[in-house]
Amino acid sequence: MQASYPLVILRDNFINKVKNGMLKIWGRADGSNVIKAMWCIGELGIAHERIDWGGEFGGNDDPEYRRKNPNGRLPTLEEDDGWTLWESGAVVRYLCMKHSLGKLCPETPRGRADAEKWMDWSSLNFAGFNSIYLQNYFGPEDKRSHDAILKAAKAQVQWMDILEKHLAGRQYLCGEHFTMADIPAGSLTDRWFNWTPKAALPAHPNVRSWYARLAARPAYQEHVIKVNAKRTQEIAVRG
Ligand SMILES: N[C@@H](CCC(=O)N[C@@H](CS)C(=O)NCC(=O)O)C(=O)O
Repeated sequence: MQASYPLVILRDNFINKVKNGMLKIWGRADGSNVIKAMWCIGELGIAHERIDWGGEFGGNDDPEYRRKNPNGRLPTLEEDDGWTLWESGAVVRYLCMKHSLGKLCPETPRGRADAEKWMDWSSLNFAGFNSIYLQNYFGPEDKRSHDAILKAAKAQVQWMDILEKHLAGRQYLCGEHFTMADIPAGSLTDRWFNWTPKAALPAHPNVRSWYARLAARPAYQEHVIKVNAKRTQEIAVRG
């Protein structure tokens, strides 16, 4: 017993050291922007610790958190030396540049600009339907409106049409290979296909094939589909 005591301390110190030296992501797992960062981390296989924050966990206005992210929003990345980064798109770009230059982050200026174009476009044009679906499926019951969901779905079709056209003859947004370009749009496409009322959902076969390719990726299963599953199931049950 006595001989093993220092070993336990050594082990715990080691675990703490590894833990403290780990990349941290602050944010509840089911926040759409947290999903974006977590899916990216999953693709890159980075050791990390995710801290439940925001939403029902609160902490957004905690002064220490605000020092990390003045917006009080999620996600926030924190490295072991205390360096922080917020804005999910910036987090994805940073991690892909740091850990996957020439793969998930294209290396040439044009390749990179092309990927970033899709990332910015997706962040601008996919957030709207997601927040309206969230409010109207899961917000206060007396404020839910099916018409608002249908209206948001209709407004989203123009962007899905652009994706549909672009994906004709392409496996992924930048061509043959999965890159960071696919992450922002892909992270919300699971909600688009599963949360949009069937009557308002155009076929978009190229987008669906791309979604199937994303869904075949273990990191997408873990950080997107699994995380959305409870809400997806609830919507399906409601019919
Ligand atoms: N543009 C920001 C938006 C961040 C954002 O609004 N995040 C949501 C969660 S997805 C949030 O912080 N909501 C408040 C909360 O969950 O407490 C980003 O992409 O990181």
